[in-house]
Parts: sequence; structure tokens; C-alpha cells
Amino acid sequence: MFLHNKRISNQFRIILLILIIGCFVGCGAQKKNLSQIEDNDGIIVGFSQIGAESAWRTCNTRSVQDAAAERGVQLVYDNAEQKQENQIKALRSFIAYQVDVIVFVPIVKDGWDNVLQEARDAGIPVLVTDRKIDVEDQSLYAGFIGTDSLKEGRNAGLFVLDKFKDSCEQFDKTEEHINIVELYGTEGSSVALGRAEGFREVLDPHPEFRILYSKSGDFLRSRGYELAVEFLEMHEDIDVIYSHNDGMTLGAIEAMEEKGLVPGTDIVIITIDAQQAAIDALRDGKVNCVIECNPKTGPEIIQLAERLAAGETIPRLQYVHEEVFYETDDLSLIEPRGY
Ligand code: GYE
Repeated sequence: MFLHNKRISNQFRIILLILIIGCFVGCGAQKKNLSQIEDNDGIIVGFSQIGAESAWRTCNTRSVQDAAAERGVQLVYDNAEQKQENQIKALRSFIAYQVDVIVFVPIVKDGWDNVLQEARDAGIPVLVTDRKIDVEDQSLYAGFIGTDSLKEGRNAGLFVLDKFKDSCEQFDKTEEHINIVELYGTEGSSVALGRAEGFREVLDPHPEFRILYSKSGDFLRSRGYELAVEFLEMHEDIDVIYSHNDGMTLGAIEAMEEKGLVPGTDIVIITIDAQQAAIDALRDGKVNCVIECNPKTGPEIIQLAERLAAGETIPRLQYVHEEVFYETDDLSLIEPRGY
């Protein structure tokens, strides 16, 4: 296939990588760990990761790295430190280096058309993972594997609907709304957009519910804490916190407890990711519903990358299996989460 016709020896590619990264390092690009590449016959995958903003993210990175090592795939890993421009730089260095496949987690859904056109012109297939992208020409990437954020949002909405069904039945008499606060993920990311849309899709037909406050905490625990301090100052009548990830939830719980509130009792909490700390909080009654977002996608990602490197086509859209953990479940059955 075209990859093998143009494929240059790994030794030459190592020299090329050193030269390319060397010129980037001069302008402040992150230092690359050049020992990532040995001279063997494994395919070479350029992996652009968002950063290390949450336990979920570090687990996702580890899963891809472990799977690559397991399969003898050579991974050129780049941590974009939460900046899209760093991801675009990394993709351009992967193209210049002529990796066999590019795998990337798009921090936001827009702004990828040009660099993906460059990858296509270079004959390098691209696998998008975790978060989705919006591009004019869908053929600019080979496929997507990751989370179904719309379904996660819907599951959160359905839990709230069920949790407050009695209050809803009394609404005509009491006129009392169920007040919701939303800790929103990274602005412009497909996962935050999907989680917000799915949640509203379920609750909008029910006027008893109203979202009093929705702000981006960027999936960061520290921002979850800061926003919780703010909304607890602003509102006395909060019934529900809907948080787009566990990191922000843990920050909000800290703020609530500092204020003498009992999380999970005074305010119902729904959170997404299902990292160990969230499952522990569920067991402690501090959280009422944990929606799993599976970060351990490394094996599937590497398998798809190998198929692309062999010139195969892959499914356009692949969602990973995810569960919902409810406060009423037998929580002793939940396996250790590993993140
Ligand atoms: O929910 C959050 C991480 O993109 C699904 O990003 C991922 C999200 C996840 O920072 O913890």
C-alpha cells in the first residue's frame, strides 16, 4: 500500500525526528522524549493527548501507552498541556516525521480542517479518539472511538427525573422548582456539549426543573471548588449539582463541606467519569449517581491504528461500553477502578 511504497527506513526517520523536534524545541515546543523511538519494525504512531487535567486523562494516556508497548507499536507521545495550538504543532511534527498513523484527542471540536488536510496530503491516516471533531470534509479522518457524551447527559437527566418524581407530582400545588447547578466541562469540547445537550433533552419538557447556574470548570478539580464557592454564595435553594466530571465534583464537595452542607443529602449530586474517588463518594452517600466514561481505550485504539497502518478501513464511529452506578445499587460489586 502507499504507506509501504513511501515508507523510509526507521533509522532515517529517527534522524528526521531528531532534526524536526530539534527545530521545534528552539521555539519553545515541549522537549520530546527521543528515546520513544527505537530502530525496530513496529509501526510508528503519533499520539497527541490533551494534557493531564484529570485522573481520567492520565488513565487514558497510560492505557494507550501500555497497549502500544504490548503490541510493539512505537508511540511518539505529545502532551499538549490543554492548548489546541500545541496539538496542531504536534500533528505537524508527526506529519513531517511521516509517522504511519496519527491518533489524537481533540481538546475542542473545531479548528482541525487545515492540519488534517495536511495529514491527508501526506498520506497519513488519522484516528480521532475520546472527543469528536467538526470538519467540513468528513473524509479528513478515518474514524472515531470514544465516549457517547449525549447518552451520558441523557442518563444524568433520567436519574434526576426519577429522583424527583414525587416533587414533580406536587409541582402544580407547590409551584416549587427543582433547582439545578451545572459544572460544565471545557468550553467547545464535544463531550461538554454532548453532556449538556443530553441532560437538557430529557429535562426541558419538564418545567419543574430549572438550571440556575452553569459555568465551565474546564474539568479541573480546583475550578470545581472555586465555582462551588461562588454558586453556594449566590443560591440558597440548590437541589441538584450536575457535574461534567468527577474532578470538578470532588472540588465542589470540598466547598460544600466547608460550608457545613451534606453532599448527597442537602444537594443531590450526579457526576461523570467513575474514577475511584467518585465511587468511594457514592459508597459514602456523598454522591447519588456516577456515570461511567471509560478511559481504558488503549487496546482498541492501538488495534485500530494497526489496521489503518495496514491500509484497512475502520468503523467510522465506535462507542466504548459504559455503565451507570446508582446509589441504590449493590456498590460492593463495583471492581476497583484503577484511576
Ligand atoms: O470526562 C474528563 C477529562 O474527554 C471524556 O475529559 C473526557 C473528559 C473526562 O478531563 O475527566
